Amino acid sequence: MADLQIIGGSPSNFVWVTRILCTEKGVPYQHVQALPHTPEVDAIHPFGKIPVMRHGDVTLCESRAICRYIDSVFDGPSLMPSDPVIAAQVEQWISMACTTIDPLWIRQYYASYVLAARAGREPDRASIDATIPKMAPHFAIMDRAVGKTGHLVGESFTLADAYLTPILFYMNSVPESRALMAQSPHLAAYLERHIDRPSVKGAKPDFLVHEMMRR
Ligand SMILES: N[C@@H](CCC(=O)N[C@@H](CS)C(=O)NCC(=O)O)C(=O)O
Repeated sequence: MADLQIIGGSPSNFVWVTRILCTEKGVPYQHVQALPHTPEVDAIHPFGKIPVMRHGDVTLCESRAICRYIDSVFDGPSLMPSDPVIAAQVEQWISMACTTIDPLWIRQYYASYVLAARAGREPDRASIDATIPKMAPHFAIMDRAVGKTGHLVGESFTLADAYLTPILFYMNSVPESRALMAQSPHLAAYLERHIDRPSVKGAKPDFLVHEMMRR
């Protein structure tokens, strides 16, 4: 059994990022399915969020810290460029994905579908209708960002793309954001290309939480 454990449910876009990195580097790991705020997660993350990681005596939380550790400790290709300027540009996009895009697109918008499905009701239309006009300019910005090379930074797949691709996968799964994707040709092409990358595809959740709960 691999002694690196990535702990957290596969639907989490942040768990997905850490698994993409392991595969890209060729690092074997055991994936432990766990929900936020469960004992194995709470034992490592003070706020009970996923992913968390165990490697021997080392425990870590927060996807970026986990990726940094895995990238430093294990051999294999890195998703962080060695050039300091380019690496900083990758960090810029990771930061924007975590602090601007994920909170609005996933935590606010996509979560309304998940919460509604969990409660067995229709999504809160007023909340969705209020969120979409805030997301539309983000989509235009992200469409331009990937338009030049098909990547967020430079000409190759970096950790910034590993953060964005899972978020876009969810955006393509619900109607209003799917419409925004359809109006964002570069972003749509970006998703279509990167979702089939073996490291991305290999950790893709095999069900959509908002659909499964409705069954
Ligand atoms: N900044 C964290 C975010 C992790 C996060 O928000 N994970 C979600 C699942 S995708 C979670 O655990 N949510 C439960 C909560 O916020 O209480 C990271 O990069 O790992």
